[in-house]
Amino acid sequence: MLTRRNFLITTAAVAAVGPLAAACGKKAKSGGKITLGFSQVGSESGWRAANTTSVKEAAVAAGINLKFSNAEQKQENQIQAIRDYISQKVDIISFSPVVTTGWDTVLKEAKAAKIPVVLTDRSVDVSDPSLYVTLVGSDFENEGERAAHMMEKVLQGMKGPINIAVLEGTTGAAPAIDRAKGFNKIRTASDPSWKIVASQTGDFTRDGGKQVMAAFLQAHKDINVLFAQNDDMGLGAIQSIEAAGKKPGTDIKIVTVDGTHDGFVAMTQGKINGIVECNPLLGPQLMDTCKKVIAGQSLPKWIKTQEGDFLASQAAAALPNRKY
Ligand code: GYE
Repeated sequence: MLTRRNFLITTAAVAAVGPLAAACGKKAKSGGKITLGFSQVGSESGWRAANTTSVKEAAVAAGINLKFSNAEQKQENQIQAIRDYISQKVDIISFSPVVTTGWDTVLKEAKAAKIPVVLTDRSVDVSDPSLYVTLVGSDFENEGERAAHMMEKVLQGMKGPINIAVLEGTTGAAPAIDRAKGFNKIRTASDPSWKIVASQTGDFTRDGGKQVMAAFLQAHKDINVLFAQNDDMGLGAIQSIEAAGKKPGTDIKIVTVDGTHDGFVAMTQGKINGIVECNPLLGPQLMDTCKKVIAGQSLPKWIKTQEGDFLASQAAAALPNRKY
């Protein structure tokens, strides 16, 4: 299986251009204005809300005619949306795939119709990499590694066993797979006393995090660390931790991923100990990429997002400057 990292190593260096991209040095069909068909994952989190706004605003700013659909976290809705865009003969298609697998057929249909596809946010696992031109998004495995390193800092000086609960994102989604991979790589290497005592999906939603954490706390009285693969699940879990009479951030140390406004507020209150940033403001880069594809320019196979890490001690100073 080709991971994102392998793609980067094997393809970015040669600035590969998919045959589709090469064939795409063409004028947009609708009088010079590019029509982009975009299929969003859903509206599961604060990250997603910020990403949707970013895409819509950037399309207006870039003078791109955007057709937008929300798949409500269902792959069949995304496949249908892509088929609709093909039959509408849009100039270019972009989507943030809910899960990694199951895209070969519909992407072959897009290729047969000579409509280039740009992935954004999440990657796919396809047999033929030429089925999409490029991916604009984050390095999720690196985010998982950074989360584990952040935990090392947060847990410094802590005595006794480290019993970790993990709230996983949507099963089969690239960020859930790769954040777990990165986190476990560092966890296993860093300290053998770190143990994952419970791990389950909360589907990247606040309610999912709340429900799953409540069940975890019932079954495992000894949980003292939580890794939530996004802020929203962490925020939901905080409600269940408080309902169980424990202090989030103190009795249970918490590290999350995203860096949304609500996540930062919880950090200023000491309820989250550290956040690994995952930037959702991908709209401008995506529009720029679509224009380049239509113009037939060469692009790397993965256009990576820049992001940082924040500990609770930095939260109050950073909060006013947060853009999502
Ligand atoms: O971390 C989560 C959202 O794919 C990076 O999806 C995205 C993830 C993000 O629901 O909050």
